[in-house]
Parts: sequence; structure tokens; C-alpha cells
Amino acid sequence: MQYKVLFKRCLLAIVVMFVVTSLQAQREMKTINDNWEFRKSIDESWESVNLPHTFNIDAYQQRNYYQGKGFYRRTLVLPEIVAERRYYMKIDAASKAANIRVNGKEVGSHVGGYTACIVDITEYIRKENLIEITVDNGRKDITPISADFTFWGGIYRDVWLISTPKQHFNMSNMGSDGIFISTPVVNEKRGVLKVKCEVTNDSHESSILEVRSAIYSPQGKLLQTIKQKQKLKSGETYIFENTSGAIESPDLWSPETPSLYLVKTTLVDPKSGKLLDEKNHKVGFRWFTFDGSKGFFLNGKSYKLRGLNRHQDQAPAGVALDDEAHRRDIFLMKELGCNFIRISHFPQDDAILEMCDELGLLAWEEIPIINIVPNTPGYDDNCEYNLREMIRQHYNHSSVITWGYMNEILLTAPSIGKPEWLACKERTVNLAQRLEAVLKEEDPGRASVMAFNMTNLYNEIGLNLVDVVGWNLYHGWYVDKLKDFNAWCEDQHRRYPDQPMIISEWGAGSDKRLHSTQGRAFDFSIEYQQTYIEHYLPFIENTEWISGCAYWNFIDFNVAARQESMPRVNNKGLAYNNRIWKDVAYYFKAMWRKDIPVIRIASRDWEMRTGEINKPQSIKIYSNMPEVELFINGQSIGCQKIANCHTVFNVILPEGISVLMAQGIKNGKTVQDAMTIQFKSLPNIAEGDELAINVGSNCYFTSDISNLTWLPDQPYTAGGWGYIGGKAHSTTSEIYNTLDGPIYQTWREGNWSYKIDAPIGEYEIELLIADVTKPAAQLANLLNKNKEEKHSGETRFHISICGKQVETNFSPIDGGKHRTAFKRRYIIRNEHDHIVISAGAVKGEPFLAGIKVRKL
Ligand code: GCB
Ligand code: CA
Repeated sequence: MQYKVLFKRCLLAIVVMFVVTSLQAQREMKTINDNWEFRKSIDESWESVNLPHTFNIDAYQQRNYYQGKGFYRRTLVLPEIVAERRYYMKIDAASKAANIRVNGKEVGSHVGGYTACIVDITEYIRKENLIEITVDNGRKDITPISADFTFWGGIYRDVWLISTPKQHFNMSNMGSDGIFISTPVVNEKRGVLKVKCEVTNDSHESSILEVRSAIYSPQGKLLQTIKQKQKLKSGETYIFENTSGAIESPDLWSPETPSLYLVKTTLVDPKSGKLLDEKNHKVGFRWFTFDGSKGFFLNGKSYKLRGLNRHQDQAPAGVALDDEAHRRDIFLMKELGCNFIRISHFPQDDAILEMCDELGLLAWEEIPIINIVPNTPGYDDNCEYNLREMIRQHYNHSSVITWGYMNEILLTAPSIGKPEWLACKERTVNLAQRLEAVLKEEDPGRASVMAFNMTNLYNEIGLNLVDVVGWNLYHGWYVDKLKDFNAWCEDQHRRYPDQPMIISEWGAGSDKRLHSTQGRAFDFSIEYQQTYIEHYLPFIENTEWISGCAYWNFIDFNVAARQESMPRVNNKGLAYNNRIWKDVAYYFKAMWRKDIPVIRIASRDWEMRTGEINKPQSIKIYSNMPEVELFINGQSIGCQKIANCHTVFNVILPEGISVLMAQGIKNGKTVQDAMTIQFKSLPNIAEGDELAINVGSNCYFTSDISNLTWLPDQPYTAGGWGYIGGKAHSTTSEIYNTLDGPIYQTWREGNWSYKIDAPIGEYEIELLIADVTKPAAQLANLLNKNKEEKHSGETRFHISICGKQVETNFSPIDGGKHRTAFKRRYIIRNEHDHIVISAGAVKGEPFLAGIKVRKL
């Protein structure tokens, strides 16, 4: 039988040993991430996998990624099972739900894709075991059900095998370790630690047990040991509460000094002195307050919260990341000058919180209740369960200051029609009230927080019941103008002066292939993202009553359903998905790192430029120094003052590769940054250069396949090239069958023609078009931004080049599909020193997205 065969093979191949050294041994823990098998249905054959694993690599390829069940199994061989011990499996995350079986029997199940669960397998194991875990990322009764990210399925964090003596710290408290440490007294003069420790006696007799907590200073000195004895009946779980004596002048935990005290908690048999269980925690002494008019305070000192939102995926692994990848992210943020992180939109790996504690990043963590509260049986209960789990599992991380439970929960509701909205409003407010109470019951020491989108409805219906309001503001991106951001904040503060406020999201998208000297919202140019950020950040920094911010997002992250310039990517990141910083990250660094000199030539995202020879190119420098000097190929271009942490040099670049070097002086020390830029003159058609025009766009587009640069569109001038008439348009719809989507996402429409002055001869002319008359449905997040042009049905036109009709009664969707790249080349003879491309309408308005011209 299949199972037997599998079993023998595994026995031969790998004998997984769970070595129990002696009966005395206390807790033992090891990962069992290796040697799993996976399949999506019984029709498929098993595939060998290791954990962490996700079955949604398809989210990189398609909008409708797989959402449903996934089956995992492995054998587990235990050379010895000690009757005196207990055995558990801990799954750090299985999305969205897991059902766990051992040797054919169900041992537990879990709802929630971002929190851990522990199952007791003691009664089910033998020496040779079959472990089966079924996950399901399609469940609609578990958050999230609607959001701007991929709901990756799989067992995508570690799985542990744990064994303990029969008396141990509680293993059945919502995936927590049963120990909860708080600081009932904390100020500059003294700190007091309270250790709440749940102990379970799984032996058949009652026993007297002792819990000891040894407290060590950050320097490693033993300060105190607090202990308590208690008799526990068989099967009882008892909560020990030990409070320390005062620790005088504690080293306070802060972003600059993340001092951690070690608390070693042990469970001991006081009679024999035998050690039964042990767990270490590192805790910081810190206190904090939010104030509606004065902002955020840590340990009595005013701080601006400087942070980023963090999504967890990284191509090509998806979310199946090793701990070191998580830790690397926190290092990067610290390096940038962050003192804050919004762990968005869901609880993340323990490794993240551990690094926040170690490096001094204050943290906001939340559960993913997003966009709308559905009317689904069981949903609310599951939300409450996940909130309690998050708090209990991450309670001991001193970095955490706020717990969140809803994000933009009114994003779509008001537009769903009155009766449904009234019911939805009631559901939402009820759930918020319920979760707010749960949060305070679980952890009165942290602030509750919720992220609102750009409507005052949240305040009006009472969702400002939270301690701190987070605003996700995208003025100058999805809506309005940049300055409306300031106005929004000011208006809120005037109306709700006592309400502490964080800008929990703000961001603009950018695509390294797109550049513009006149960047604007939704052109996805690198330059507009910079403009947006350079507007928001100084306002946040200089406004006392704004507690701080979290930029959206740390990285370009995967959203299978997103379209725009990079389908399946939300490209608002400060770093690319591979964690390489975009240039604009150095603006944050210059703003936030006052302790080190920062200087950066902000052109790594635009190293290959095309332009008119002898026409200045702008070179931006990000720096926190008063002035910087720029050198090109060893020659000084001069010094410029820095304002708002940047300056722009307008320089003439020679053709070819140039070395750029920027330099500044801080505290008598010279600091430099250097890079090379490749500058190409505008194509000369006569000499055989290819002229590529990004019709309808203000952007240069450089294909990362061919490296050819498509020039921004321009009106015709004599001796050059450009359009005559027509109107520019754009779309956010994904264009199929091309990797150069942005060319097709902008076009000219109406009564246009193109004139290109070029010598008489034979030419190859390529026209690029995509019919977007039927726009694709967009994510709710886009707030109808760039609502697709309403075309009146089918469009048909003739196309002529140099007076010759090359297409008759043509439509780019003839034989093709909507939103699909159409590209056709024509060999044409130019008899008149210019090429004219024109269209004649048959039905609707003719349109064109790109032109490429090459002399033969
Ligand atoms: C938001 C959402 C976030 C989205 C972001 C965006 O407000 O909270 O999940 O990814 O906007 O980029 O649209
Ligand atoms: Ca175009």
C-alpha cells in the first residue's frame, strides 16, 4: 500500500531521530521541517518539499492563484518514546487553517494563517509515525478575506517537535509559551518585573512544584531570583505569579539603548532539585504614552515614530522564508534610521519581534481584518481568537507598543447600497467594540490602534474607540494633490485634538523602467515617488501632534490581483522585492540618521540615460550635510546647499560612461559617494539608430529585456518628431502577452498624427497598440483612480504610413483579445524627408501607444 511503501522508503532513507538523552532531560525542541511531501489533491502525485513551504508560487504568474486545500505528510521516527514525557508539535504558521493528524487520528486543528498553534501528540505517537497536515487558504470565515496582498497558502513557517517532562509550562494556551512577563512598576528610579507562569501537572499524582525566575542585568549579572512553591493536583494547570523586588535605576530600553534583561524561568521539583522545564525571555524596561497634541513619548522623552510597514514575501520564495531573511529586514530598517515598524497586516515570524527587541524598533502588530466585515458565520469568533493568539504569543516582546485589529475596514462598505451598508456598519462597530474589550482584557499595558482610510466616517460611527488612530493617507496618489495631505491632517487635528494620530500608511508606486522630468501620480516614475515622499516626510517630522509614521511599504510586495505597471506587484516599496534599496530610501536615511553623515547620488535607479547632448541632466543628491560638491569624471561641477535633505545638480553629461562623485564634509571628515552613469545621445535615425516613442506618456521607458529606451512623447517641431493633435490617456489595466506593459498603458487618442523628419529611404516602422476599451476590474484600493476611459464599444480605424494605407478598417482586437499587446512592423519607403503616421476613424476614436522607427 502506498502508505507502507512511503514508510519503508523513509525508514531506509532517513531515520529521523529524536534523541532523548535521559529521563532527567528537560524540554527538548527541534525543527521537523525536512522530508515532507506535498500535493494539492489526491489526483496529484506527492512532491518532496521542505518547510517553510508555500504552494502559491503561482501568485507570481496569475491573478487567480490557487486558493484551496494543500496536503502535507511526512514520517516521523522516534527511536525512543519515554512514557514519562509529553510530546507536542508546534506549527509556527499554516495558512489559513490547519488540520493535523497523527497515525490517521485527528490531533488538532487551527484557524488563522499568521499565528502559531501547538498540538499535544503524546497519546497518538509510537515509534514510527505518519504526520499529516491539511491546510486551506480558501476559507472565507477566517481573516483576511479581502485585501491588497496574496493570501499565501502552505506551512510557511517552522514546525517544531517539542518534548517536556510531564510537569511543564502550559503548552495549551493558544500557541504561547505559558509565561507572561510585565513591568508593573517602571520609571527611571526603579523597575519591577512580574512573571505570570502557567504550569501544568500531567503526572498521575499531585506534586509540589516550584517556579523560579532568575533575573540578569543586560551585562549578565544575576540580580534576583524570585520563586514560589505550589502543590498541583494531577491534571491541573496553575498560574504562578511572581513579582520581583525593585531593580534600582534600571537600564531603560529605547531605540538608542535596547537594553534587555534576561529572565530565566525554571520549573523545579523542590524535593529532588530536579529541573523540569526552562524558558528564557529577554525583557526591556520602558514605558510610553501617546498624546493628542504632543505626540509619542518613550520613557518620558518625546520621539517621532519613524517607521515602515513590512510585508513578508520575497521572490521567488513567496512567504516561505527562513528566519535569517526576516532578521535581515529588521537590520535594514535599523540601518535606515527607523525606530518603528508596522508589522502589516498580520502577525509575523517571531524572528521579526526578536530583532525588534534586540535592535530597538518599536512595533505595531495587527491581525488582518481588512476592507470589510463579512456576514459569515464564525468569522467574528475567529477574529477574536486570532487577536488573543497574537497578543499571547508576542506578549513578552518589549518592542510591541500597539496592537491593531482593523485596517481600512470601511474601504468598500459605504458604496454597497444602503440597507446592506447599515447592516455592515452595525457588524463592524460591534466587532470593533468586542475586539477592543478583548484587547484590553488581554493586555491593558499596550495601546489599541486601527488604521483608517481617507474618510471621516470612522470617527462618525465611533470606530475611534481605539487609543491611537492610524491614518492611511494617499493624497497626491490615489486622490487629490500632495498639499491635501497636510490639510487632511490639520483638519483632523482641529476636530479631534485629543486623539493621538499616526500616519500609518502613505506611499507612491515606482517602477525602475519609468523616468520622468515631470513626474506625476500614477505614472510610476521613480521621480514622482521621490517628489511624493519629499513632500510628506518633512510635514510629518515637523508636526508635533503627529506621533509618527509608517511608510507604505518597506518593499515592493506581491499582490496577485494588482495590475498597474508591474502586474502582481504593489511597487510602493522603498526597496525592491529583493531588498535592494531604491534611491529614495537614502532620503529617509538622510532625514532619520542624524548620527552619521549620509550622502548618496540618487541615480542608481536611472543609470542608463538617453537625452539631448549638451542639454543638462538632473542629478539628485540625498544628504544630511549642509552642502555637497559634485564631480564628473574628476572635474568639480561646484558646491550646492542641501535643503530638505537633497539638492539637484543640472549637469551636462558627455556621451558614454561617466564617473560621478559627490562629496561633503561632516565634523571635519570628508564623506563621498560614487557611481557611474551611462549617457546616450538621442537616436539619430539617419545613422541607423532606433527611435522608440512612448506615445501618450511623459515617461522614458527602458525595457529590461532589450534595454532600448522609449522616449517621452512630445509635440512635433520642425527637424524633429512628435505628435500633431490627439489626447494622451492611460490605464492601470494589465496588458497581456508582453513584458513591456507600460508602453501600452499610455496612448494617444482622437485625431492624431505623428510626423518624424528623416531622410529619404527605406524604413522599418513598428506600431504598438493595446485595446483597453474593456478595462479589467481593479482592486478596491485603487479608489477608482484612473477609472478606465469609457469607450463607446468597438473602435475601428485605418492606419496610413507615408501616405500608404497599411491597415484598413482595423481593430487591435481583431483575432485577439482586449488588453493584449499588439505589435506590427511595416516596411515603408519614405520619399519626402519625413515619415507621417496617421489614422482615419471608422468607428470610435483611433489610438496608438508606441512607435519604433529604424532606417534600413
Ligand atoms: C492601503 C492598504 C494596503 C494597500 C495600500 C495600497 O491603504 O492598507 O494594504 O496595499 O493601501 O498600496 O493601496
Ligand atoms: Ca505609450
